[in-house]
Amino acid sequence: MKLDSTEWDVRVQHTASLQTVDPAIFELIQKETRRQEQNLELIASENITSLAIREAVGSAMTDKYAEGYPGKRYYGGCEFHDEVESLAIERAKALFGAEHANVQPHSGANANMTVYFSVMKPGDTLMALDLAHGGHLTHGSPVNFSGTLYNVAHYGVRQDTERIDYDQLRDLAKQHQPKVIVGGATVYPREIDWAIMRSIADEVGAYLMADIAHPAGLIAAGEYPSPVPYADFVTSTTHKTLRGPRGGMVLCKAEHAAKIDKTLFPGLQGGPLMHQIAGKAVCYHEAMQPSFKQYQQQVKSNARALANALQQEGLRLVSGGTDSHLMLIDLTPFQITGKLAQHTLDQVSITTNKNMIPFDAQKPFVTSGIRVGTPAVTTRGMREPEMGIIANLMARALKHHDNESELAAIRSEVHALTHQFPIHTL
Ligand code: DSN
Repeated sequence: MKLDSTEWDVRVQHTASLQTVDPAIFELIQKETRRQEQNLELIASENITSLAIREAVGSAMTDKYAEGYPGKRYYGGCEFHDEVESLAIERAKALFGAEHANVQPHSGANANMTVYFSVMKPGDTLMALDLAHGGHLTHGSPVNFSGTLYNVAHYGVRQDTERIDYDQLRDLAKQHQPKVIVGGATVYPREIDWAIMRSIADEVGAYLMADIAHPAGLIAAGEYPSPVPYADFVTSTTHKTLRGPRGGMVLCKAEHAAKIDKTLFPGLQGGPLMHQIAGKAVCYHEAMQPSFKQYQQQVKSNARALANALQQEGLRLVSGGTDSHLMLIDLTPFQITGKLAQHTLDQVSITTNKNMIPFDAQKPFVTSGIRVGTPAVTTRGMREPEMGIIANLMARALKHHDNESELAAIRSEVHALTHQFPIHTL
């Protein structure tokens, strides 16, 4: 008897679970899951995906080659992949108000590379925020392709305000005549003035690229200024405040669409990771729900509460606070380096990352700062009162970094707190 496709039972049959097939990896995943449940995750670029996104990412979509774009693939059997990717594209465009979206970049670095390769030749000038002042490796660091292929001019923050020095940016732009000016950062707690950046780019005839990897979720929810009306290109990851699966994307004006698509594939990448693209589609859908706006408002509100509480504990914050989901703590009042602070906080199950502060006297692997953010703790349900508790736990740990018994007591308090906010309650 001939079966119609609707008669196939396509429910996943777990005949051999991971635990049976590969107990070593199963056990490590169990340990990582327990670590995430127990620890306070304060790394500003991390978040917790929904079970719906994990279902999409762990689905049959992982098994297919789909080189090309919807309706123009190099392989057969892509009809459902076309629909998934088209939905992801349309949702990304609607979410950010963009004219064109490419959802295939495997990462934010690939997204940035796509824009650079689309409009620059090796030797052209790129202008971006200095890594030591909050920029990113792909914003022209000498140890990255962006710093070796291009002539780089970096702008920075003012020493007195620790905010972007737009006057310096304009002067440097006039002097260096960049092809591309990049706005955006990995550790800049304040809002970016996209209108000023656009006007500077126009003055020198440069393209403006906005890297919104960090505030993408806030922007989608209208809680941070959007560069989409101003920038020629907007790049992002999908897994930070946006709370999607790990990956990247490029948004751009329609006039650049064909160039961006061609540069990414076949220029830079091969087969797209269709399971990740399915997860991105779910992420964009989730980001359109009213609850996502409430979540982003709470992320900001928690960040303000954490910033105030940390300052009350005697710590200094770069620029004096935050307008976003993250803050940069200057540890010099506590006479402890970022490296030792990160290690100490790890011992009490608080996860952070050491970070240079602007004009840092320490080397990049030591640093005088740590960066913290509220996206993950907000996802697990913590609110302003918990931010006060976290600031107190952090300050106590940093003050007693050489006191084993005090650190053990703080670790127990952290676990008692996280126990009240389970990550996934099935
Ligand atoms: N690793 C990212 C972050 O933590 O901000 C940047 O790529």
